[in-house]
Amino acid sequence: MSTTFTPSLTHDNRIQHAGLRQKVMSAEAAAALIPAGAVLGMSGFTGSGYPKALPQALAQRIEAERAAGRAFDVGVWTGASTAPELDGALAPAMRQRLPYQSDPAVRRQINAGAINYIDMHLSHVAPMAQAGFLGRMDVAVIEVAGILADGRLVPTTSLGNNQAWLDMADKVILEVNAWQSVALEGMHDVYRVALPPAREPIPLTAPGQSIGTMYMECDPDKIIAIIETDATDRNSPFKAPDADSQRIAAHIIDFLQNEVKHGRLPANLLPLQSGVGNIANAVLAGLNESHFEGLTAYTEVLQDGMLRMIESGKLTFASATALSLSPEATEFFNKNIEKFRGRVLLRPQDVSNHPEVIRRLGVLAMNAMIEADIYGNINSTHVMGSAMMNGIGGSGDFARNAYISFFMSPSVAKGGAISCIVPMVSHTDHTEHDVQVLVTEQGLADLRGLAPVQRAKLIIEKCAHPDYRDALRDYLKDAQKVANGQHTPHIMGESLAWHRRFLQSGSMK
Ligand code: 0RQ
Repeated sequence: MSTTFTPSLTHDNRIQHAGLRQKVMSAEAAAALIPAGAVLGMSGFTGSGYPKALPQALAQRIEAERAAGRAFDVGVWTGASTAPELDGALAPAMRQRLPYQSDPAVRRQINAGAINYIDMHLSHVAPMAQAGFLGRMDVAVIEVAGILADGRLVPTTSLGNNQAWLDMADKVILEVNAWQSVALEGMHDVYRVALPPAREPIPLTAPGQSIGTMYMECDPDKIIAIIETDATDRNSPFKAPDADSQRIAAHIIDFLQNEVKHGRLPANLLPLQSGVGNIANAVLAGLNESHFEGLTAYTEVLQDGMLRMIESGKLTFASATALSLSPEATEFFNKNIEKFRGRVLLRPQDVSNHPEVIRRLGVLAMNAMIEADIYGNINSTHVMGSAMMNGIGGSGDFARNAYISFFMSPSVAKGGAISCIVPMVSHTDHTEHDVQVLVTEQGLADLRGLAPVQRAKLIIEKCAHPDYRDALRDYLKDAQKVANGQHTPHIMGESLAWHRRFLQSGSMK
């Protein structure tokens, strides 16, 4: 991509299409156009690029309709999680939600059985929706940085499923957000993956390659309203890396250095993927201090740690589907955006997370987990087997297709009352087959080429917290006796006793 690209959008002229300028209205007027029961396809991926005015106006309208005795709920499909102005505002009104969320109000409603939450691999969402597997979409509500004279749309800080929603929705409402930098123009690569039998190979062979267009497209006749906003994205700040996450980062860096030494990875590694959350961010902070140079990223969220790596020159290019930056990093990015041009590209999530591309590039996938079991199965989503945390997000897209798939977590949670290494996971998101390396602050277990009992011994010795190690050793020994030499020894009836003990007494000990 050229580094001398001049955007067509200007801060004071964001709606350049004459016909569409006539459709500007208030958020309240636009909300009045949404029918009860509608399925809404919204932009937004982490706290970035989500509509900020329409969801709040709609929430107020729904409250008034319900107060007047009229039933009104909505289905909400997004790219991934959003922020309080969308998920928080609409939580009481949601009938259905997909795919990934992290809002406390939505989480409460999901776990109270009030929202039908559909947890899907992020790469599956657009193709499954477009194939008609999920039903019809009534209205797409998409935030944009501006509209060009010919109607093309300039995306904002996330691309997510936006183009798919614009293509499939019957009607479209746009939010033109004056807070979003006009300099974002040119930092996107919109590429449509066709449905079978017309699907073709995605011609992407390097993280920095552009294969599509810089703009989203939409038939202007479908656009029923345009709302002007001026509101910040709202991602949460990250916790400063603590001692445990620094140790996790150090174990991963040691491992990577050893792989380079033995010729199993090139000196500048392979494209990195890093998941959501504090631990993933801390690992990137560690990599920024490491000796590696000329790194690249093929990931879905670009968090603060990665931005710092681009700034320091460690990371030469990052492909993602969303910026997922703290308020401070957002301000820094917006002030210094030209520095990042040509080094950051945002893609639709069915491209950023596409198995074909992840496998071709040989991505090193690093994702956080809730718990792992002694055989290497991973629970990323459910606390004590039942309560939804956030969702699988893109972790499965990357873990299954990575060159090396890492999962990481502190060895204990809740002040030591929970062991994150357990005899059997209480919910499975990633099977033992998709996990090559398991890391806690205690150490790193390289599971490649090991059979189940070998894996279990290594995970217990390297990753479990010392407070739980003996109990895990005992479990494995007893299981081997009970299962009489069978392949993956377990004691049915005891394998989930640790979780039962926590639910009964507040501790796994
Ligand atoms: O609880 O919030 O009450 O303090 O889980 O744990 O250690 O702060 O870890 O922020 O990295 O999040 C798996 C949730 C980890 C995240 C998960 C409790 C712990 C704390 C958070 P509090 P940490 P992180 C691509 C990748 C799935 C999606 C994904 C996630 C809270 O990484 O959502 O990977 N991943 N996407 O106390 C009970 C345990 C626990 C536990 C931790 N064993 N039992 N509670 N906690 N372990 C990007 C996208 O998809 C967008």
